Amino acid sequence: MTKQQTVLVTGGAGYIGSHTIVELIENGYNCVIVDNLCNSSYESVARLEVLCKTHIPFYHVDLCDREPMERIFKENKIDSVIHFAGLKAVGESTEIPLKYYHNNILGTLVLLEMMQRYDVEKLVFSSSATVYGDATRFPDMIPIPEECPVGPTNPYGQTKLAIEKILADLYNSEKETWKFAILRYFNPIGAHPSGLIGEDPLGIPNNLLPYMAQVATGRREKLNVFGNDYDTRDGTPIRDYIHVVDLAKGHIAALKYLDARQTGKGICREWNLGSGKGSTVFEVYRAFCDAVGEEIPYVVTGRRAGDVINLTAKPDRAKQELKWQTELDVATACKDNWKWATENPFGYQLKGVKADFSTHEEQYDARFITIGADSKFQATVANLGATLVDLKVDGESVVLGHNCEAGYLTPDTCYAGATVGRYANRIAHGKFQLDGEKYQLTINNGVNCNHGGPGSFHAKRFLGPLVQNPSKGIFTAEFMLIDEDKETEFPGSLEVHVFYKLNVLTKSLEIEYTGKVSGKATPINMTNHTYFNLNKLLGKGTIEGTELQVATKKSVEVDKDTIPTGKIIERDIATFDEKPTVLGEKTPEYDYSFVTEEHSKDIDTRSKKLQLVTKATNPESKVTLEVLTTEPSFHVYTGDWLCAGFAPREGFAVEPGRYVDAINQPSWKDSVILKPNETYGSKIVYRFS
Ligand code: UPG
Repeated sequence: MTKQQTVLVTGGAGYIGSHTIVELIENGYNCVIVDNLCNSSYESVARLEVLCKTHIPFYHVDLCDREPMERIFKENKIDSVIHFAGLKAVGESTEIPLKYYHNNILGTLVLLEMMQRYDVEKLVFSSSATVYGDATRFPDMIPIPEECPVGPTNPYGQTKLAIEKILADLYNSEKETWKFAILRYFNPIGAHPSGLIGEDPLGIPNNLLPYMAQVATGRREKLNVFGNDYDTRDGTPIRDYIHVVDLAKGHIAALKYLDARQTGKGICREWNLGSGKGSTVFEVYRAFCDAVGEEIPYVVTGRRAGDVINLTAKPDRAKQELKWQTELDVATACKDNWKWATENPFGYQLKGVKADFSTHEEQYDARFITIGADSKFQATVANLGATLVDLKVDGESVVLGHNCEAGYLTPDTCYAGATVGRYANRIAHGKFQLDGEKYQLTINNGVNCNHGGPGSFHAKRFLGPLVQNPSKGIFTAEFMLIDEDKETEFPGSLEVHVFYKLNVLTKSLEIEYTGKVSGKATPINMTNHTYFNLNKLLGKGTIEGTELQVATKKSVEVDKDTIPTGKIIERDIATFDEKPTVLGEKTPEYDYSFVTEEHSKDIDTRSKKLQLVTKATNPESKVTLEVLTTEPSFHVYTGDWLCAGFAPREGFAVEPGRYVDAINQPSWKDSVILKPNETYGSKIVYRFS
């Protein structure tokens, strides 16, 4: 491919769409998704961002809505379209046929009109083997070739066939222009081997694999095998099951086939996507039991209306022309499906997780996500800055935050709750030298560069998050950011992950940072900049009365420009064995770094023991905060210059991290230089009682 092509993926949040996005991105295509989310969830897109390490523009639009559809074509230079969007339940289509015809056909018409208007000529269409109807009505049509006469037996199948005909008519009207690939899928099963995306049927699943998975996870009692009196090797019907990853790859093959066609040489052609190998219900059942490692209860019931005895593909055309064939077998699909089902027993719908927009408009990558929602300990995090927006203990907020993104984007930021990076705290005069090169960062704090400079991590929308509920009372949200070489003035392309782990039972929030750099080495020091106010539930906008104790009095001495002098001194602050320091209305003022370990050189501290570094209590509210970390230093700030919507001393911050200005301090330098092939890592825990 000469230039990166952009593919509009309709229905890209759905089962087959999401798996195809992974393959598209792996093959160097840019993707834009349009989806009305009527049978899917944006969660799949957030997960795709983490899985594919890239931002995926998303439009929450119904294909039938002309105006917003036109906007998508205006705002993006689209080269081709893969069209998945559509209603797809066979049974339901017989009950509400008008809805199926309206949605599937009108949606396609609008899409094609836009393609015509914006000179987009290539489309891959998601059709189905259902267009053949019962191929066993002919004596010699199994396996089914593309030449098999069509004859769908339900409204869903009729809509697929109608769209195929629309495409053929359009092609016939302008044969030099249009390039259409019609893909007739057999039975897609399985999930991405990462376990991050898969099929998420809402309600009771119709299809065999999702149903079996719900029986195996205990959500349903037993599998109903719809008839064992068919004339097959074990009496159950035969289908051509195809791993969804193979199916997704079939789309790339089709797209490349269309891409390779010369200008002026249009095409409209059908290809079966199947393995050519049929499996009975009992064979799939056996493979799934093997993947699960136990026998799944089942009962044989009567035949299901509309089921046919055998639907097996003749996939030769795709093999010869698209150079595509299946590589994964039913056993692999069952194994991957089981991984998806066990790691996501409720699919993308997690109890205790809520997502809201953090802007005035529906911007799906601008979100506030609450984990542990409506429990005694909940956290709200934002894509912007992977920020900790709110933390509620027994229903009461104990941190400072804004209720929309705009609050965080004022010029005079105070980094409330933000992820601070690449380099937290000061770099003297914004200068450093690394591997023989000199760097000058923008000065944004007196004579220094503070917290990575303006427009740094706190002001960037992170990818994801990937939200999970691995066990009772535990919720995780993982954000990712790719900070390219020099994007924020630092060298090397840096990939960072911010991993929040909320434990409702112990009322603790762990934040783990990891980073990897490529190209060049970089200075790195990340932290979280939450301002705590343990008095909020008393209606107080001040930290006055808060009692503070820390792990050590040892602190970095700084000059008038807050640059370390190289000396470690003792400051007047209570340690754990002393009577707490009480924060007053105006004093004492702290904006100092303390050191628990003076000579750490570790770039990854995560394997160290978590050490308690600060304890804060409000005797009136009786809320106690403990800050623990694996980091060698922590900065205590009493918020005396708080701004950006907050008043001085409305909150205090405890920021664990590496030493101040370590990059310019010979004895500390090693602890902040991340080289390619190394991993940066650190941990912070906020624990409440
Ligand atoms: N089956 C059971 N019990 C269940 C579900 C299914 O015995 O709870 C059997 C069913 O009778 C059939 C086989 O499993 O023999 C597969 O059924 P299912 O997974 O529902 O797939 P199909 O009925 O073959 O339909 C799928 C898609 C449809 C598509 C078609 C193409 O749902 O949209 O057109 O595959 O082959």
